[in-house]
Amino acid sequence: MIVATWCLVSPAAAEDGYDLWLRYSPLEGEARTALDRFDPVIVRPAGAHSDTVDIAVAELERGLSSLMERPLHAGGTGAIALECNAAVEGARDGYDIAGSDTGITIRSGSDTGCLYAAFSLLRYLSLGNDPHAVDLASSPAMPLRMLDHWDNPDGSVERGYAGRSIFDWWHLPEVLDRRIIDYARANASIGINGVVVNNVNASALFLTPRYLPKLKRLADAWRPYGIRLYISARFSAPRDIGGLATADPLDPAVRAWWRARAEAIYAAIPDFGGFLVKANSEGQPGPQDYGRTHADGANMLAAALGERGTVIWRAFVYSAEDETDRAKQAYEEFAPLDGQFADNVVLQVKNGPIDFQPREPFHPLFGAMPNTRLMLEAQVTREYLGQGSGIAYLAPMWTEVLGAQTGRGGTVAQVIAHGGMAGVANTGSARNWSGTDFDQANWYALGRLAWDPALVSDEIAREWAAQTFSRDPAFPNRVVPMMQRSRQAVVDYMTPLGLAHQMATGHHYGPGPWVCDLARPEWNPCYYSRADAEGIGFDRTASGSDALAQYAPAIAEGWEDPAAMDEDYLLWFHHLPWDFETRSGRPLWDELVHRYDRGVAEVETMARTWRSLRPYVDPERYRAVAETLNIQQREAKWWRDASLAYWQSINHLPLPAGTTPPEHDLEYYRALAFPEAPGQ
Ligand code: BDP
Repeated sequence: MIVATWCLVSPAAAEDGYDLWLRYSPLEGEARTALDRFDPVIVRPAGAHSDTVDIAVAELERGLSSLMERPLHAGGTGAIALECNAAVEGARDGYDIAGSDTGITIRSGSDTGCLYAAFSLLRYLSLGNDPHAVDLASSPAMPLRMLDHWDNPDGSVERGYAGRSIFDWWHLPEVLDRRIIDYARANASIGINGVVVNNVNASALFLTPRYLPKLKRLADAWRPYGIRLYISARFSAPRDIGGLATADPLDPAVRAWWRARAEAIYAAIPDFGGFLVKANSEGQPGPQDYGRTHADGANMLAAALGERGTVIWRAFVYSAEDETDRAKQAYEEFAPLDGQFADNVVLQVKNGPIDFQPREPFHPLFGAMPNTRLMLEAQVTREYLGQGSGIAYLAPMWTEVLGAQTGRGGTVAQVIAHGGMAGVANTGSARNWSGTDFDQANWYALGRLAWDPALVSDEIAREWAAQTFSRDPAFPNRVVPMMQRSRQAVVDYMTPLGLAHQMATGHHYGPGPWVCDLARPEWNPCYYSRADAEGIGFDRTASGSDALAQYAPAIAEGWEDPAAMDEDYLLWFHHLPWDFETRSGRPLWDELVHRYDRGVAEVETMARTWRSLRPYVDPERYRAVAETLNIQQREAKWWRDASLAYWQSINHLPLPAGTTPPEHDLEYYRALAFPEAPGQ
């Protein structure tokens, strides 16, 4: 018996990460005493019954009893009363939670808001706070808070590094894995309210009658959790599966086909969220195939959905024929269409103008479409930041973008207030959902920031770490700074000083700065680095591609002068001689080497920090994280060595004194191949 109790409370108990941040490990010390004395009992809203309220109550019971290691009892004195049709400030799904000497009142304008509040209260208590003193008021900052799955019907996941898809399409609708419910719980706990279940490189299968019962089963399971189901729609579906000769958005038969599909979907799923569309990008079909614009295509689908749903149209486009700087293409195609999209169309814009790189300046479209609803797309799965090994906590990257001043219409967060934020999901069949334990933090942070983009990344990390691992202050105190620096470490060892897209071809795993022979210029890392004997970097000023002019003048000005600007974007905007003097006083080449070394050193520090945290972490997860940090140490060194070997082959400069030379010669790195890398 003693052993069993010890197992429950000890940090050494077996853990596999499945419970995510919803572990509710037993409180100790004063916090435990306070909750025990409070003696919670849940008071359901009068008369009302809904599945959502039932779930909110069940979650409170589950969480509280776990925190106290005992079931709640009917005679409890600390009433937690729910009122789910109250008038609260802000959005309907917002809530307030007020504690007093006698209990806690949860008020929201909706049942879903009560569920969000239940999770919010549990988070508050999990962090060891006093139940009587609770005073939380919160409201979602944007209507669409979403995860986009790049999952395919065969169970593979594009850019997925956490196993197979969580969706078992083959056995749906009869089989609904428990994971589907636990996924919804996790999402509801962070305010996610929409899920796109399939890849943007979409299969038309999802629009066939055969798939409708499968989609319905998921939508029914998620509805009580406040989650609406969306699908990625293949634009050519009327041809692919509809028997029509065209998918021209202005063709009456095509319009009728989409209307009929929408009717069938809504008959089965009355709250179907809508369509996500990748059109005329990377070979996907789209309206331009018929000489029509993105607005023609999006508005046609919007008309089919009507007020019932939303078309989320992606702005991620670039085409082989276009000779302009790839960073300029989305703006050039979309900015002229501002004001032409239907009200139920949202344009989904990646954080930066190229493609989910470790660091990019914010996308200029955020400052260019005042009459269009915009949404931010972030990549939670780490396609370009380590592919599912090591630690890269991405909230600092996202807050960097959300907080960026566009110069027109406020910050990016303000610009997307009527749209939303979506993350490309990092979940899979891995027992811990996301492959590494720390990747859970990125899922968590995406939801928290979509709910409230004003949250700061280290606070999010702190609450995540305390709930997921240990609330002993020594743990978050050390792990949070490590998480906070982890993304910069990746920037430093992969693409320092504003470099981008130096990843190998296809899988984007590992370095490939030498690649220069692919059919399309913008597939080649050399296209982005522009490195030659004289210098390195992409001139995006007026003397080069002038991508800078796509930003508001006040913003562009800040990036114009390489001697005065934020050097994190230096080579993004400028082509500079190798001996250009950087702010540190070091010549550019030396500064570059310095930053690669800094990245490698930071990963070593991370591994050391983690070793020091062993006493606070269960052995399973301790070991798993230590192992993945071993991989990251190897990869950081590889990135640094391969990149330096390549730059040296171009600039013929010696390494600064005292620098460790690359372990192997360039040919060694060029010859490495990974045809079996996951996620392709
Ligand atoms: C790229 C990915 C590719 C995606 C594409 C997209 O490599 O797999 O299909 O983004 O966002 O970065 O559509």
